[in-house]
Amino acid sequence: MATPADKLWRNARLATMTGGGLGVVEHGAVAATGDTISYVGPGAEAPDAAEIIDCDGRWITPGLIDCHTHLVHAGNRAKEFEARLEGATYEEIARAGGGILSTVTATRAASEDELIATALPRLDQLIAEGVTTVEIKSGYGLTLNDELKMLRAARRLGDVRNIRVRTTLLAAHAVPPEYRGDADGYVDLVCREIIPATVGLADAVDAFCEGIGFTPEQTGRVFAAAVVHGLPVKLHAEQLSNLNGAALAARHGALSADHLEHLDNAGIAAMKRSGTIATLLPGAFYFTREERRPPVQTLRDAGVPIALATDCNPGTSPMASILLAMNMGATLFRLTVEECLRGVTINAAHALGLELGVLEPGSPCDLAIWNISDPAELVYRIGANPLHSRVFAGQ
Ligand code: DI6
Ligand code: FE
Repeated sequence: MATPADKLWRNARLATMTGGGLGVVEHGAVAATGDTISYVGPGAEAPDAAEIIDCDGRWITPGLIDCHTHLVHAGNRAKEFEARLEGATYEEIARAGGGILSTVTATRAASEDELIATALPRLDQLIAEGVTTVEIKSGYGLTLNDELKMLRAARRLGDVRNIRVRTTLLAAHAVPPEYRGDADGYVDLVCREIIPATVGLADAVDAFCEGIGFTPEQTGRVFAAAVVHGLPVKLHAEQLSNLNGAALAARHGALSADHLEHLDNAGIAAMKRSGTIATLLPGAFYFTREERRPPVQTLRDAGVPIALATDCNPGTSPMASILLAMNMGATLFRLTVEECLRGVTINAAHALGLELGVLEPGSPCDLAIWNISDPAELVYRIGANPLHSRVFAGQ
């Protein structure tokens, strides 16, 4: 007789996400001992437990993971959205000093507490959809102190809610106004002061490699500094143009390359070699009315794992719904239901360098329990939320 667990969810249908697919177990059960999964499998063989929860045949998936967000920021860009409706482009607005820089002004003016207060409704929306791990980037401070403020706010969000927060330093998001015309000078500051100061506060380093962001040479310098300080890298790459950013990221062993609408075959081959995850962000594609789709079929053929995320940000993806990101991944990028689900669980975990996003003994007991009769319903509905309940670290 196995030792009793603390909690047992029984009478459930499981999508364990193990074995390369959905890993379905009918008549299944999940047990937790402390904050960790201690049993996954047929209900008939489940251990006894101090507390037993009858799931009435509901589906259990791993808690969902949003692996690319800019959740912490002040203000919004509704007026810029209106200007874009009148015909202005995202790049024109950015070059005229609006866009990212208007959020930088608002974020610099906000206190750490204010950043937490404005981020909480967005975080709560993700939590309400079963998200148990979220990545949050800096990148709207662009000074040492303001980037630290954003990262601290992000970390503190993980103290005030039951959620795992992974922080990413995105100091190389835009050239700040005080360095206008001197992007290299700003990159020096990022490499010499900001990256060293964020060790222990950032889990990874990201950059925006783009005509309106940083050149591949500048991005490479940021990556080199990150690697020296033991921080893994990821990259906003090939969103608006092809600068071979994904291949550059892959050469630095990047966890993920994100966006990728303009990714080419050489970039895909490089990502395959380095095990870099392709994180697709259909919310930004939709909101900017991008016409070029990421090369999903070629990524698939090459065996590059795909993650999906909200990119929740005020400029190009004002969306805090992981379920909508899944629906958009299917409708706009033609991902399968299985790819959408793997994209917000196991592959999203790998995009963060984490071993979770599966129902497996030894994994953190993060569960999403759903009022659905088939996993496809999680992808199919628009604007609906069938979450029944959510478990974070066994609670
Ligand atoms: N790509 C994006 O889609 C966001 N950042 C980036 O590098 C947009 C950020 C913003 O417009 O505020
Ligand atoms: Fe982004």
